[in-house]
Amino acid sequence: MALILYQHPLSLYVQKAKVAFYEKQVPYEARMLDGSEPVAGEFAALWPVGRFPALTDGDRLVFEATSIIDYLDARFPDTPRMIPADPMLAVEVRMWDRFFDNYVSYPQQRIVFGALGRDAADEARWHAAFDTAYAMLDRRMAGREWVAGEGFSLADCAAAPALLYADWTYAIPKRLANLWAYRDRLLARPSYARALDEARPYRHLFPLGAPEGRD
Ligand SMILES: N[C@@H](CCC(=O)N[C@@H](CS)C(=O)NCC(=O)O)C(=O)O
Repeated sequence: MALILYQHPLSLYVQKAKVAFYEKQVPYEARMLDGSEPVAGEFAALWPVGRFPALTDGDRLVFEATSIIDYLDARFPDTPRMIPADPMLAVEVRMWDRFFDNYVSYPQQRIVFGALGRDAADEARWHAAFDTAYAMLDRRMAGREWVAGEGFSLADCAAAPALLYADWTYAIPKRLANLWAYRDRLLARPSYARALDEARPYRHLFPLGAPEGRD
């Protein structure tokens, strides 16, 4: 039975989950969430919270991008692990995964929601959060290829779309060379390049306007 991924290609968290599918070469069937029926109704019944991505595997529902990636590691143990088996390394990977979701993607989403009138616009607060995160990441990435441990992991799955959209939302300063090199490496990674290509036809829908030449 196929794994079914409820998704929209432009979604940051969908892209995060897709990176793991492509790293592992696990096939899935995509159900497009563009407001049209019957998928919209099917998804609302399945997962009333309504955030995506969400995955079904037969009768099992898996929500949250991190949990989907965790699930793929458990369900397909012979594919490259996104969360290392070593528990101490796994702590580091999960910690940096939380960093990207909470301190990069969260401010990014607040600014987009502010622009859409869904949240109070509080740009100064979120720009300050970006400044802190960017400076920390630039220091972290000095001499590193990937953000946690030696290999590509869950944390890098989170980082790729987080840094794509963060820069579109609040430009990463050019002087942060380690962070820029990391973003470039993530965007060139074949798994993320594929997710990014799948989103290109929808870029005009990005609420803040997709800048030219920053991908
Ligand atoms: N914590 C969730 C966040 C998912 C999320 O916020 N997805 C956005 C798309 S990137 C969404 O569902 N937006 C639709 C909405 O807010 O109604 C995860 O990690 O998967």
